Order: sequence, then structure tokens, then C-alpha cells
Amino acid sequence: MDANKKFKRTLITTALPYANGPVHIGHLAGVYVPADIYARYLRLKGEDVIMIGGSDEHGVPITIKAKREGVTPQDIVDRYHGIIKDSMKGLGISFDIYSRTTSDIHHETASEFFRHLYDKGEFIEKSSMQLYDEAAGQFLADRYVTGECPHCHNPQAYGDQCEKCGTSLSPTDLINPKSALTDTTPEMRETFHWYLPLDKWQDHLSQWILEGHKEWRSNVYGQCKSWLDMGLQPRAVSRDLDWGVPVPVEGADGKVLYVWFDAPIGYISNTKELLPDEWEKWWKDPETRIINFIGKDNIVFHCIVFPAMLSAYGDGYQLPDNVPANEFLNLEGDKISTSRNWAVWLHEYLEEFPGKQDVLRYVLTANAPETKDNDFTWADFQARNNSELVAILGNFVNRVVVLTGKYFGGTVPDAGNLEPIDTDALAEIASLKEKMTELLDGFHFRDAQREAMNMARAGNKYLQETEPWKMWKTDPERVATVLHTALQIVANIAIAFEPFLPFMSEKLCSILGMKDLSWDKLGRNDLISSGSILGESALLFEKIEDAVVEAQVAKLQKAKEENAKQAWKPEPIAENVDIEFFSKCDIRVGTIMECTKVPKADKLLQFKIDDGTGQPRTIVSGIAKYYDPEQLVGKQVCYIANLPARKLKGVESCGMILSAVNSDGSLTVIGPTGPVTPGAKVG
Ligand code: B3M
Ligand code: ZN
Repeated sequence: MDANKKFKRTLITTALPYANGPVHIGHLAGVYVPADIYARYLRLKGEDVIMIGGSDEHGVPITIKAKREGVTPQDIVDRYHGIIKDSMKGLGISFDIYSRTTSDIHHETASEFFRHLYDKGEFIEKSSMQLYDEAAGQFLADRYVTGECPHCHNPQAYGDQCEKCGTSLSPTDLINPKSALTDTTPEMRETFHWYLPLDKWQDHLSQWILEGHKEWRSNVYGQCKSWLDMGLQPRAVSRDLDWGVPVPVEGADGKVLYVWFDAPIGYISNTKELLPDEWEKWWKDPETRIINFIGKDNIVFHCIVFPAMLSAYGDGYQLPDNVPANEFLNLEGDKISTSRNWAVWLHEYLEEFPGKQDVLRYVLTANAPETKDNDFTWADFQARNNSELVAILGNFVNRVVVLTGKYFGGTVPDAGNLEPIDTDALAEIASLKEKMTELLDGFHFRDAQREAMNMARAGNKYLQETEPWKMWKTDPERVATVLHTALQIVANIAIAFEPFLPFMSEKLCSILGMKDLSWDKLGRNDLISSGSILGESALLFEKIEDAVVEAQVAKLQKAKEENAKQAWKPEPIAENVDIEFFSKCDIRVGTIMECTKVPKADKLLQFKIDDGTGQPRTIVSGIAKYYDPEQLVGKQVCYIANLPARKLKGVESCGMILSAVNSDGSLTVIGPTGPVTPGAKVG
């Protein structure tokens, strides 16, 4: 961005989440919380800003989910669009509009966009061989195919991307492709599609990004550079699918716009829906600044493909001024995954932690993956709440409000004569404002929030140094000055934290009787006037107990187990054997008479079994992890009787008790369903 260029307005876009599941903390940390901080900050500065959001309701993941559930894609997107929209509102994400790509206005806008490029001759029409699933009777676009990634050999790569190494792929790149619909191996069939020749825009985009936007985040700039260095290729913008925006050209039956063609146009449609009469100035006036908030997997679409589309369209469309893409947030050390249910879902968080929206916002910003992938853990969530929000921020505000109540009946006392220690504290707040402004302008939200927290730290230090509670009897005027000053710091905190913790800021405003917050006022020492009366005090933050976070960790653990169960498939059946071979195996039923632990062997149990001979048989078995010894006494089990005896940890074992291996790897001992004479043969 040219630092001297003055913009009249800022259009903030946020990546449109796929409506194939609810949003989770990864989406929030990557896109919505930083975008919201920025939008709130600009609004506080009095700038003309709109923040655009909406659900991305096309694309293969949605149709796959619908098929699996036996419902229509529309049912799926209706369900998740509702959940996403409500939960974002619940977290205070201040969209000016949150719409959806199945809306009529979007279909019209995307359709017109394609048609305009088509009429201008901006596409190439090309035939190619594509994967076709004979059993399902359809071509397999994008995520309809899985197979081995040709780069990192991940066996579970998708037809559009390998999630392990991040490479974007075509279905035909995959080694051993399999249809996600029928699990069969697809064949090749000819089809045709429209392609946007990105190579035509290579020089234009290189100039714009590599020369014009050196200030972009290094991860964004670096990814763009490597794409440009490899040389851009034409990219298909249509698909053989029945869910999406139909290609508005004759002879295109059964073809829709590629989801990544229509989704970014959603930003335009949603602006149109919000401001039908003046949307154009938000997109076509060079004095508008466009900022795209996205996650790192969306960089190429926002920095290369969509800008090429906009440039091809012409008519004054502006390209983004910055694309502050974040890296990924992991959860308890593992990649967040919607399909594996390894996530903290926003709608569930809001239900389970009512009134704690700001805690999540705070933790996600404190850990924002701005420069590298980061990890969310429940232990860190608890620690940041208890030792930062409660112990620093809540504690400072609470002390000031309580002391004002105690000494002055809740009336803001006179400033009196400020001493250097008071003016120093206020000067520190003003200097923290300068730092915050610079950081926010540079999209460094994590550091900016840290500086806001430093205001509360400065406040605590000031109280610690002045100790007003010790002077009430001897010098009440001095106490008045200190509390007046401390209240001004609280008022500054209400402004500084508004972009980050809007719910807390609102509570502070109601306690202090403050209205019309503005960034301009931040750093001043006259935000509240002497004589005004404080409102009802409210609890800002409360301690989160161990049991609460332990329950969350247990919930995740359960999801992991469920997932393992679902992913489990029975082992393939072994090679055939003839009946003689089997009959050589002497399997018997016996009754367990005794069972004890084998000393110094935590896996082994030692059994004495009644095998009908009158002489108990000893068998040692590696099932100690799954059974308490006394649990099995009296039970009947099957065992192989004619294995040669062998010594295990010093105990001679004569045979092997049969057990089944479950999906989680645990063992269950096998026995008869009714009483059997000990020693009876199984066959
Ligand atoms: N729905 C991809 C994603 O959620 C996509 C973003 C569209 S932004 C125009 O990763
Ligand atoms: Zn890979």
C-alpha cells in the first residue's frame, strides 16, 4: 500500500465458510476474529467501513455430505448456514451482512460475471480426459476423488488438494484414484470445460504483487511469488456437476461454475445485497481500500485467481490492497478436522460457556497463527483466563470500582493535584495507544492485544505504587486524585479493548456511563468527569476451574475414539486353508478356576483352567490391560489346547486363550454362549 494514498473507505471481506459444517476455532482464529478486530478498530476511528461475510454453499463437500445423509444439498446448506450465522453473531462478529451463495442475487451476479467474460472472449474452451465413475454415472470433480498425493504420497489426498502437504491438485494427478461415491476405480472420459488463461495475466499480477505489494505478509507474498515463478497456467472454471450456478451458455447442460469461480464473486453479491444503490463505489472506486481476510489455504484464489477474474472483467473493479492471511490453528497438537470432529465448535462453545465470548476471543487472538501455525489447548485457555483476564484485567477494574464505591459512594472523585506518578501512568497509556495504532494498522492483532493488556498492567502497577487504601485516614484528597486517575485508565481500557473484547467493553461503558467511544479519545485523561456516578458493578471475568477444562479434554478424547471406531474396517480375510489344516487345531472349552497377575509383567494374567482332566491347566495370556483377574473367575473360555508349552516370565503356559481384537485395539476373551462341559472340543 502506498502510505500516502488516502482512502475514503475500506471494504473488509472474510472468507466464506463452506456450509457443510459449523464453524470452529480454526476458522475464527484464522479469519473472523482478526477481521472483526480490524473492522471495529476502523469504526472506532470513524472510518467508512463495511465488513462482508456469507456462507459458501456450493462445492463438492456439500453434495457428498448430502448424499451420505440422504438429504438434498439445499437441506445441508440451510442447516449449517443458520448455525454459522447465529454463532458468529453470538461471538460478536460484527458483519454488516452475512449472506449466502444460494441467494438469487448471488446466482444472478455470478452468472452475469461469467457471461461477461465469455462474451469478451476471456475464456478458452477445451476438451480433456477426466475421471468418470461408471457406477454413479458422473464425472468426478475435486473432492469426489481421493487417492495418493504425487508429492508427499499421503494416501488420502483429495482431487483438488492434498491436505497433508498443501499442494493443490487435479483429480487426474492422483495415484490410484478412487471414487468417493462408490469406492470404485474411475475410468477416463472426455469432457469439455471453460478455462481462464491465468498465463495471460502473469505479467500484470507479477507487477501488481511482486513490485507493488512488498509490504504484504511474508507468507502471502512468498506463496504468490512461488506461483508466479512456476508460471501461471489456464484454470478450469466449470465443472460437470448438478449443484452450483449453472453455466449460462447454450450447450452447457449439466455444467456449473467451479465453486472457486463463484465464491469470491459472493463478496460482490453480498455488497450488492447490503447496498443495492451504492455497491459499485465499494468495488470500483480507486479510493476504496479492499482487505481480504482469509486462511493460508485460500491465498492463491484471492491473490491470483480472483484478481485475474476481476482484471479480465475490467469496468473499474479494484484489486485487494492487502490479504492478511493467517496460518493454521491446531487443536491439542493435532490438525483441526471437520470430518474427524477434531474441533472446538463455536455453537457448542457458546452453549457450554455462556457469557464467555470474550474469553475465547482473547485466547484466539493471544495465540493467533499470524506468522506460523499455532496450537490451541484447553490448559492454555484456562491459564490465560485465570492469570491474565481475571488476575490482571478483571482485578484492576474491580479494585478501582470497589475502592471508589467504598470511599466515595461510587461518585467519580475530583482530580485534585496530579503528581508525577499520576501523570506518568497516564502518559504510559497514551504511549501504549501509539503502539497499538501502529500494530493494528499493520494487522498485528496479537501484539496489539498485548499492548492493550499492558494498560491493565500499568493500572495495577499504579495502584500498587500509590496504595490508596493506606492513605484514606491521613490524606483523602490524595486518594481522590489516585482513584480519579485510575478511573481514567479504566475508561481508556474500555476503548482500547473494544475491538478485542467488545462484551467487556460494553460492560465497562455501562459502569462508567461512557458513550460514543472513539479511537481519537484513547490516551486522554478526561474521559469521565468528576461527580459522575458509577453504574452497577458487573463481574467481568471469573476463574475457570480444572474440572471445566478437563471435561472439554475428555470430550475431545471421546471424539477421537468415536472417530477410530468409524474409520475401522475389518481386516481382510486371510488366504483359504483346507479343512484338514483347520482340524489339526484342537480348540477346547474350559472353566476358569483361578486368575492372578503375573509378577513383574503388567500385560500378563495367569489362569488355572478346569479342562475336564481333573488336573488344572495353566495358561498365560496377555490381556491384563483389559480385565481385572477376579472378573474372569468362573467364566468359560475357548483355548487352543495343542500348542507346545512355553515359558512366559517364568510361568509355563500350556495353550492360548482365544480373544477378539476390537476397533480400538482392545481384546475381548471368547467363550461359549451357554454352559459347556469343561474339556469339550470346538469344531
Ligand atoms: N469456502 C474455502 C474454505 O473455507 C472457501 C472460501 C471461499 S472464499 C471466497 O477454506
Ligand atoms: Zn501431499
